[in-house]
Order: sequence, then structure tokens, then C-alpha cells
Amino acid sequence: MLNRIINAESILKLGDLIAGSRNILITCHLSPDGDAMGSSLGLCMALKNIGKKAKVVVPDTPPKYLMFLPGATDIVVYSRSQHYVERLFASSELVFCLDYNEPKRIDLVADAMLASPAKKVMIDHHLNPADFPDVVISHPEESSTSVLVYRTLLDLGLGDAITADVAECLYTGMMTDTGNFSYNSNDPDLYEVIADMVRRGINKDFIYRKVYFSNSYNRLRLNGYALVEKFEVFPEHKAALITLTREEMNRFQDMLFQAAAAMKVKPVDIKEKAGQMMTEARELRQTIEKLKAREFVSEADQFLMSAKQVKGLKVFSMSRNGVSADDMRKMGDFLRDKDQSVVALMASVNEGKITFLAVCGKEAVDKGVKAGDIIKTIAPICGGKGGGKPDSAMGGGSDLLKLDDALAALDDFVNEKAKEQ
Ligand SMILES: [Mn+2]
Repeated sequence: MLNRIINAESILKLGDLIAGSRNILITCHLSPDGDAMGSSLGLCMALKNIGKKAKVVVPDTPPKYLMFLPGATDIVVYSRSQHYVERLFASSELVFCLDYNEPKRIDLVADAMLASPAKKVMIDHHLNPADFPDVVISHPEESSTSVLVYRTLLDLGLGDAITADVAECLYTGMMTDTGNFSYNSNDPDLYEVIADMVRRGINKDFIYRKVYFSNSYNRLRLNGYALVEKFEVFPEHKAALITLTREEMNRFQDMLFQAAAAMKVKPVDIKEKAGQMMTEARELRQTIEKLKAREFVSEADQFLMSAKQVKGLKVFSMSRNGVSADDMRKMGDFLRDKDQSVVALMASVNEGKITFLAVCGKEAVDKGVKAGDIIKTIAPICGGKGGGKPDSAMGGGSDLLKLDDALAALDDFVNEKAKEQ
């Protein structure tokens, strides 16, 4: 039989709190380890087994090697679901603080936890417990919080709620906080607890393999590299040292980890981050398009204002460097739609080649001034050719020295072709 170590008054008070609560939250510390995760998940499942609604909240993403624990995928991670966690705290009646002794150990979750109207219960084995909780079960002489949770459940008369899944979680915490029972592990009670857990159906060899023999390919390679290349021994100080730079650590991460590092997020958050980045990029592109369009319109207005009046038509020509044919066409269409009397000749120079675009508004075409004819006349001045429809035509050329002459020839062309009506 186990010795009872938890004071009876605490157990009585805790029993009443559990009986009077339906929604229960369980919290554990930042960067949760085997004991934090094991004690939290074990207690959570035991409470569910007696008909409570219980959830585990952790400040940040738990490590991958502990995700085999029953219930691990139901854990709510504050850094990913801030508002949800805040709502959970607001609507809970009882909050457990497991494996930590003061609020700052749960980092950003502390504010929501302390603000919660719920009663608080601390079960922990660290020194100097804070005094905010309504019930404090603090036993620094115990090797793990998980074994304390096991004792608490038994003392509460909830032994039946310790199913094999619950025991698996609690055993994991007991094992990891003692280095597989290699330190802090001379209490004979520990082995009675283990015997009981094995009877309840845990497979302790399986748990050992999951925790200590689960390595990623890259983690093993990093270990090998650290031992072979970076292991320094200082015999005079009876000391050895391994140092790894971030670059070296990243070298053995797979592509996903490298991508996550580049995005400054954890690998598990990479999908969400990528989605955000895509949305951001799309919004930026839309903004750029809008700004471009606005600049376009004001430029087009300036052209129209500076156009010469030739036989009742608004005639102008211009040249630019590096404007794409597509953008020229857009500008041409815009001008033609804006003013039916427009006759415009545009040239863009790209890598020594000239692209011409001529557009003529409906009025100009009716007067016999056709874009196709403009290009057929103008492009050859620059040693090129081209053609097209009466309202829009394109051409090319290569003699840059003649470009000014070519553009200037537009006025004469219009003068000659336009019929007065
Ligand atoms: Mn612990």
C-alpha cells in the first residue's frame, strides 16, 4: 500500500471543487516536457472518465516525440488559438496548474489564467509554490508531478478513472522526470505505482521506445556530427564541451525545417504562415496594379491636354523606355475610349528595339486617319514595318537615331490624310 502524503484537507477541498465544476481546464508550463504533458493529459482523461468536460492548454507547440501520448492531438496551443483559449478560461469553473510553481512559467497564458473566474488548483513538485491557487498540492520531495497526480486521483477515490490511457500518460511523466528511473528514484512507492500501472494495462517498454528511441534521421546525423566533429575534451579541467552554431543545427534539418527557419516560424505553423504570405503578396499586387492604373490615367490625361489640334483631331506622340507591349496597348485602349478625336503614336524602346503603337478614335477613323496606315508610314522611317486595324495597330523598328523624326512625322501624316468635314 502507498503511504498517503497529501494532506486530507486539500483532498477534501479539491473533491468538492471537482464535484461542483463541469468545465475544467488544465495548464502546464512553456516548452512542455514529458512530465508536464503526461500529468496534464493523464488528469484530463481521468476527469473525462468521470463525466467532466476537460481540456489541456499549453503556451506553445509541444515537442513531436510526445505526440504519441493519448489525447495529445486534442491539446489547445495558445500561440495558435489565442482567442479560443481566452474564451475557454472565461467559461471554465476550475483550472489546474500542473508542473509549475508560478504564473510566469506559462508565459503569455498567465494573464488569461489569472483573470479567469475559475477556482485554481496547483499540483507541482517545484520549490516555492506561488500562493494564488485555492488549493496547493506542492511536494518538492516527489520526483514528478505525474506521480502526484496519480496519488491525488487515488486519494480522491477516483482510482477507477485511471484507465490504461491515463496510466500511460502518468507513467511517461514519471519516467522522463527521473531519466528512466536513473535519478530521484529511490522512493519504493514509485515501484508500487509502476506495478499498479502495468496491471492497469500500460506497456512500459513501448513507452520507453517511443520516448528514447524515436529519432528523426536528421537528429541522428546531427548527433553523429556533434560527437565526431565538435566534441572537445579538456582533461586538465575534467570537462568536455560540444558547441553547435545555429547554422550547423540548420544544416541537418530537412527542407521543411529550413523553410520554417527562413519564415521565422515553427515547422508546424509553416502552412498557416505560407497562407498569410500568399494573401499578403496578392494584396500587395492588387495595390500595385491600382497605383499603376491611377498613374496611367493621370499620364493619359496629361497627354490629351498637351495634344496638338490638327484638323479638329487631338494628335500627340511620345516615347518611353522599357514599357511592355501589353502596357502600351492598355494605355492606347484607354486613350481611344476616353476621347474619340484622339490620334496617338507611342513608341517604347526595349534593348535597342522600337515597338510602335498607334491608336485612332472613332472620329479620327471617320475622317480617314487610320492607325494601320500610320504604322505603315512611320515604322519604315526607323527601318521597320507593321500594321493593323484602323483603330489600333502595332509595328517595330530598329533605327533609334530616326525615332524623333518618325514621331514628328505624325503631324504631317494627319494633316495630309484627315478630311475636313
Ligand atoms: Mn516535472
